[in-house]
Amino acid sequence: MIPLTNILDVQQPVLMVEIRGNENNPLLHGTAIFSPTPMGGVLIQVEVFYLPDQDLPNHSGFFGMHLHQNGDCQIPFDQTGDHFNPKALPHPEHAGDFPPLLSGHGYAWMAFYDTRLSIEDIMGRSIVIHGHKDDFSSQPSGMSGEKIGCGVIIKI
Ligand SMILES: [Cu+2]
Ligand SMILES: [Zn+2]
Repeated sequence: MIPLTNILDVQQPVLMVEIRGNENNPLLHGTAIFSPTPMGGVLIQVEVFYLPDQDLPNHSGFFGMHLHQNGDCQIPFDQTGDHFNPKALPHPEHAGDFPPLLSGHGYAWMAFYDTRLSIEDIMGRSIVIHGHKDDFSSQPSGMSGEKIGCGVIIKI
């Protein structure tokens, strides 16, 4: 059994991403940072501004978010490839399947611990935010809609 460690004693982040919006969401922007931990895996902290949920009827406030295979965020974010999935599993068991963002007033902040990934796995790949919630069942990618934000993961 791996000894558990106080995750708030986490090491400094070693990777980061700057997320920007697509043409329909020019104000959307955000950052994420990625830290190794003594227990393995990655601690991921995400902050995003100007998500487009305000005033949209029937919007849950959840936004699907994934690690996509390719580190290419050319507008309209159609070069990002599939969810990172080195073990060829179904959605939402892809290593690149993240918890969804929850927006309040268009702002989202989240931290989570992910042992599906390593720092080496994620370097150079892309984080994509989608316009709707991920249903965590539809194949191949959870029906979360338009890619509204994207960023490529780089070393700090
Ligand atoms: Cu995605
Ligand atoms: Zn997936």
